[in-house]
Amino acid sequence: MERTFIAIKPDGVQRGLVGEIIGRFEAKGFTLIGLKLLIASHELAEQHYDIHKERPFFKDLVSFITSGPLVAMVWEGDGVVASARRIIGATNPLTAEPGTIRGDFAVSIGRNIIHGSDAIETAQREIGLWFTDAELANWESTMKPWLVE
Ligand code: DAT
Ligand code: MG
Repeated sequence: MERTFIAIKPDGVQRGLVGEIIGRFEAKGFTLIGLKLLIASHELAEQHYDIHKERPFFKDLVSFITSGPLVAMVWEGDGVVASARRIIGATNPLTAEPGTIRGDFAVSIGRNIIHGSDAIETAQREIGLWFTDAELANWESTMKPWLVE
C-alpha cells in the first residue's frame, strides 16, 4: 500500500495547527501509520533536504526545520503521495489555493508549515530517514469498507 511522509514543521507546531492538520488527513480517509514529535538534528535535516543543498536558501531551511519540535508522520492509502501534495497546496502559500493547508494557514514560503513527499520514491526514502520499521504500525481501519468500495 502506498505511503507518504508528512511533517508539520516547527512553525505549524508553534502556531497550534497540529490537530487541525492531522484532522484533515484523517477526515479525508487516509490511515495514520507513524507519528512522533521530535526536534530534528542538523544531520537529519540536511539529509532530508539533500536535493536542495546547492540552493541559496538551504542554510536557512535547515536552521528553521531544526529550530523547534516538528511532527513527523507516515500516512497510507491509494494515491496518498499525490493527494497529500494537493491537500498541502503550492510551495508558496500566497499562491496556494484556498482550501489547501498552505492556502488557508500561511503567507510565506519560508514558513509554509508542512512538508509532504513529492513522489513515491521520495516518500520511501524519507520514511526510511525519519522512521524505523518498529515505529510504523501495520494496521487496517475498521472504517475501510466505508471508505473504499
Ligand atoms: P515543497 O516543500 O513544496 O516540496 P520544495 O521541495 O521546492 O517545496 O522546497 C522545500 C522547502 O524549501 C519549501 O517548503 C520551503 C523552502 N523553499 C523552497 N523554495 C524557496 C525559496 N525560493 N526561498 C526560500 N525557501 C524556499
Ligand atoms: Mg519538496
